[in-house]
Amino acid sequence: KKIVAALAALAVSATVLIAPAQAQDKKYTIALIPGLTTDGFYITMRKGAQAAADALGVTLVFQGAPDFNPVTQVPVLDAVIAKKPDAILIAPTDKVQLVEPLRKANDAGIPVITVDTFIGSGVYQTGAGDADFPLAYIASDNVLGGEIAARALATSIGDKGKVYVSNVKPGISTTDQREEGFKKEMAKHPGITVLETQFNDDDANKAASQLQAVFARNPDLVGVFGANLFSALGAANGVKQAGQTGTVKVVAFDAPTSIVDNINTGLVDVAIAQHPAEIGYYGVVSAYAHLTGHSIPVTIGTGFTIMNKSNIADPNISKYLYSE
Ligand code: T6T
Repeated sequence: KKIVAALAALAVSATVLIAPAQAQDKKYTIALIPGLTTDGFYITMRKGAQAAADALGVTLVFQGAPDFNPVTQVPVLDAVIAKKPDAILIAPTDKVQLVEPLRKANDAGIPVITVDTFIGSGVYQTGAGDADFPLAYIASDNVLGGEIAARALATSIGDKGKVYVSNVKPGISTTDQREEGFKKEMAKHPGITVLETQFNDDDANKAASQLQAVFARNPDLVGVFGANLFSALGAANGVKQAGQTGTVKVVAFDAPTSIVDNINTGLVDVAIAQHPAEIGYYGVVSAYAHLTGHSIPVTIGTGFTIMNKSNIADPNISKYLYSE
């Protein structure tokens, strides 16, 4: 009898042990929708996401549009929703325009996590507002990033003179917040005048011609903050084309590999690298944690690495350059 009872107990505990193991054997598919596919920032984010997916045995689908635009991102999102992935990680290209398209995913029972950018106010799971349904927001602290940029530029220009922000377009949470942080910090520098922001639609060529136009109107221009990768590369090229390398100081957000040359030649004083691989990694880990019954933090903040001429050769710094 004792043996029978022991065997029965063993069978029960074996079932208990096996059941969760089987549940975890489910192969999850997580979709990552970037702001655009041809941007080193999102290419690097994908690598981090893939590293987490490999570690967890998750299938990662990376699908996006070729430009940073809600008009092209929403059809990609619709196509992803139709394939019913287990979770969606997305960098929404507009705070407002992506709310309703993402609600469709949420209504279809697909958990949504936003990476890099947010919708609504970016404060989720509060029961307030109509865009609080994403489970989490994983990103750099972009207001802080703008403040860091302003301090760096203020130092470069000796705390006086005219500067402006080269930005993408209003409505993008990240770049809006960088400009906000930049202006907030510059308000503490009475010797600095911040001219009107120039919006380039994520087009580096446009950012370059805008730099030259601003310089033509303001020959006493001393600095520019490029609020994302294309704004910064474009503004820097504009400075070069205007023959003002080293005279008009450039502080760049983001760190494509080409920033190294720009730093070494003195065209760019400081680059603020985000950690997109970390954003992708924690995006996948968070989605997986949620799918396997764990609660997840509603916000995860990732860091920055500040690059300049004195540290860019250090492998502990240059490892944060983005992939191509
Ligand atoms: O700066 C990043 C990203 O954080 C932003 O939301 C959009 O532009 C980039 O992808 C750089 O091009």
